[in-house]
Amino acid sequence: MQSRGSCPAAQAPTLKGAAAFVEDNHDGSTECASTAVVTQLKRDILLCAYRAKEGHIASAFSIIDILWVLYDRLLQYDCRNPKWEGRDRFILSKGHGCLALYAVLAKKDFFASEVLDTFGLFDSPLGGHPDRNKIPGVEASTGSLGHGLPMAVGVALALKIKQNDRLVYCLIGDGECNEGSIWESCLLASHHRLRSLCCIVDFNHSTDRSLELGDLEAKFHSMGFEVSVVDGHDHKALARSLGSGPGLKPRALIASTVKGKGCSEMENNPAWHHRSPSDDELENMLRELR
Ligand SMILES: Cc1ncc(C[n+]2csc(CCOP(=O)(O)OP(=O)(O)O)c2C)c(N)n1
Ligand SMILES: [Mg+2]
Repeated sequence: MQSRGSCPAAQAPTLKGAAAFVEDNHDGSTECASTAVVTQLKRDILLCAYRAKEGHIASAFSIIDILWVLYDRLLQYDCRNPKWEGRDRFILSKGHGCLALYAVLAKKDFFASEVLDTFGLFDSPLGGHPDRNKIPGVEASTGSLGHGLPMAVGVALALKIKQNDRLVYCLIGDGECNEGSIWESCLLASHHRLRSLCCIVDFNHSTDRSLELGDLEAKFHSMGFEVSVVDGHDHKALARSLGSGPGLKPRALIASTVKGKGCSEMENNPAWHHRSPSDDELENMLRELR
C-alpha cells in the first residue's frame, strides 16, 4: 500500500500535504487517528527492543511523531522505488534513534513488518544504527554523531547543482549539537543558500546537565537560517511548520520534545538512554501505550 502523496503518480507539492492535513482536522479526527498510529508504532518499538534486549527506545519516542508526520503527510517517495530521483530526502543524523525510523519505514511498506522482529539479530538488516546499504529507504548510514547534517548539506548542494528542487530534511539531536561539524555544515548551507534544506532539532534537553545549548533559536538565526519553534509531539503543528517551506534560506525547525514521551518511567530519565525493558516494565509500558 502506498501512502497519499508518496508515489510518482501522486506528486502533490509539499505544501499541499500540510495544508490538507490541517483542513482535514476540523473535528480533530485526523489528529486522533495520527496519534493512534504513533502509539501503535511505539508498541512495535518497545517489543523490538524487548526481544533484542537492546535499543535506544527513549530516543526513538522523542522523534517518532516528527517522523510519522513527515512520512505520512509531507515527504514524497515511492516505497517500491526508494531511489526515485524525484523523492524528498530524509536523513536521521541521530542514528541511535533508528527504531523510530524502522517502525515508520515498515508502516510505509519500504519493507515487510516481519523484518522488524529481526531487529538486533546477527544477520538482520536492522542494526542498532541504520545502514543505507541494507535497508530500503535509509538515505545515509548514521550513528556517529555529527555526520548526518554534513551529509544532508552535501545532498542539498548536489540537488541544487542538478536543478532538482526536491526537499532535504535532516533530524539532529540537541546533544548532537555539541559536535562542531553541525555548525560547520550550517555555515556551508547558509553560504550556498540551500533553501531546500530543513534541519529539525530534537530539542529534548537530554544533555543540558553536561553542556547547555543556550538560545538555539538565536544560534541558528546567526548562522543564516530561517528558524521556527514547534511542539515536537503535536502532529497538526508539525505538519504546518514542516510543510511551510522552502523560503529563501535554509530552515531550522526547533522541535520541543520529551525523551521517552509516552512512558512515565522513561520520560526524561537518563537511565533509559540505552536499555530494554524487563517483563514487568514491558507490561506497564504497554498498558500506558493504549
Ligand atoms: C561521535 C559520537 N560520540 C558519542 C556517541 C555516543 N552517543 C550516542 S547517543 C549520545 C547522546 C546524544 O544526545 P542527543 O543527540 O541529544 O540524542 P538523544 O539522547 O536525545 O536521543 C551519545 C553521546 C556517538 N554515537 N557518536
Ligand atoms: Mg537529546
